[in-house]
Amino acid sequence: MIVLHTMERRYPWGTLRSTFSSKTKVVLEEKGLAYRVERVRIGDVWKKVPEVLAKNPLGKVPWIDDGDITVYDSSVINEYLNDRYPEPPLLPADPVARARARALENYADEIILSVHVPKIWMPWWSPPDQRDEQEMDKARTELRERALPFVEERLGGREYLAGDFSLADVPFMSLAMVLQVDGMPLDGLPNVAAYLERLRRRPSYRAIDPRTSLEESAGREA
Ligand SMILES: N[C@@H](CCC(=O)N[C@@H](CS)C(=O)NCC(=O)O)C(=O)O
Repeated sequence: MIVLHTMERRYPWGTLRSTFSSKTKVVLEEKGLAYRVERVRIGDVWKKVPEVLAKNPLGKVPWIDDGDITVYDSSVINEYLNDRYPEPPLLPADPVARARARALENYADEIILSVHVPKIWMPWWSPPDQRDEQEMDKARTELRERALPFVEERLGGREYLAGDFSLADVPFMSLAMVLQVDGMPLDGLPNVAAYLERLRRRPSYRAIDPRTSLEESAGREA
């Protein structure tokens, strides 16, 4: 059984999960694979303890163990899962369409999940009185005005970013999770707002839904 190493924690305002690990959880769910979650201590990740570095030299989550193979980095893991467990395919067949899907996935990772989302998501892992609301508001404005207009335009009349649901949409499942907790308004971004709602209705979202407890999202039987 595949083991997903991740950070997840229960708070009064929901179960919070690592955004990058949630990408991998969604792919495991979409593929119908058997897996279990192993929660890594948050302090061990921040301190980069040797046990974490031995599994992922970046000192981050996620990584997976698939039998005796360890794979780290959410995008690399998701490509590995899609190659090794091809059904259902999560990339288009045509090479050009595949490249476009990967480019959109990369945009979401590099700009949305790496730059803007942490400034909104990390404070939710602290008590309310320790959050800098002004900084959070600044990050919300930047996400709305700088990063999401490109996604709004790309979506146009489409249901998903690259044909059927694909790896390009997977990081946006994590964004859907973050904004469910944060409740940031998406004024002027109707395509993005409808798209995130569509993503939340996918059965795989349940495994990262902030309303789903740790116990109910600890893995799945094949
Ligand atoms: N490119 C990596 C990024 C992973 C990442 O930044 N994970 C966060 C949690 S969502 C983490 O472990 N942060 C701890 C740190 O940066 O020290 C991936 O896609 O897996």
